[in-house]
Amino acid sequence: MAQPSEKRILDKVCKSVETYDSVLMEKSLKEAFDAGIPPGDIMASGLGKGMEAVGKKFDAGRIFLPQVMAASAVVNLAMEKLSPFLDSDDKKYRGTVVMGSVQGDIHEIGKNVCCAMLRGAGYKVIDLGSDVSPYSFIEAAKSNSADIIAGSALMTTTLQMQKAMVRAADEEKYSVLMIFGGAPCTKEWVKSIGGDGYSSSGAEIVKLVESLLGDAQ
Ligand code: B12
Repeated sequence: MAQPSEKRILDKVCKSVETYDSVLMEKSLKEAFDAGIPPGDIMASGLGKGMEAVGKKFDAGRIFLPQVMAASAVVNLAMEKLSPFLDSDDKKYRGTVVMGSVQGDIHEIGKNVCCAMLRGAGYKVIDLGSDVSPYSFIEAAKSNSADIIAGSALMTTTLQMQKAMVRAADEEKYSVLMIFGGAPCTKEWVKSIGGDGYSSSGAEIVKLVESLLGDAQ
């Protein structure tokens, strides 16, 4: 019997998020593991894609907050299962990125996708979680000798925190590359606040980091 294609399996993972179906998620995740699909692809082309679809439906008023929370719960559950496969301690890393959602912002699904993509590409990622203050980012970067700080903001209100992060590093006279993203964030915004890079998706964040660290492959 022919194996189902990777795309078909990833579509099922995506559908499990869109339909808040944790049973389908478990089943399709197992299929994805069995088919040897990389965890980063499961995150970006399965779970992340599903959550993007949920976001669009929510924005269009076709679903409401309880459904969004149900979809987030499915993603979080899947992340717990995926995380052991995303990082390994004995690896030689290509660089270190300190990542988090900015202060006041509890959205973390997009940030988690970015973490997964970078880990999959061989970077060490220190994930500080959500609602992270500018100084916590800087302290973590210092103590981990990070190459890059990455801040995710999903709300127009918390976008200002990205600016505060650049300012905090300047005040501390701490030189580190800073990249930003999240739905309301743009290339122009990042340029205007003195950030070093922007990408609109988890798929592009790897290229961005590679180009900043000068190790494109
Ligand atoms: C899921 C969701 C939630 C979930 C979050 C669950 C979780 N654990 O993350 C819950 C239900 C908890 C939630 C809560 C709230 N939410 Co909400 N939420 C969303 C929703 C529907 C989807 C976001 C999402 O996960 N997208 C899918 C991911 C995969 O995409 P992404 O986040 O954009 O990430 C990609 C890129 O942006 C990029 N990226 C992301 N981060 C970074 C970082 C870097 C460095 C780089 C380079 C790239 C990058 O790569 C990612 C992967 O491709 C959006 C609507 C939308 N369309 O965005 C509203 C939305 C963001 N929420 C909104 C609001 C208002 C809230 C609440 C205040 C609601 C309330 N009244 O209580 C609270 C927030 C409280 C707080 N203090 O943060 C508003 C924000 C409006 C604004 N001011 O701009 C939105 C836009 C909905 C709306 N249209 O009103 N929310």
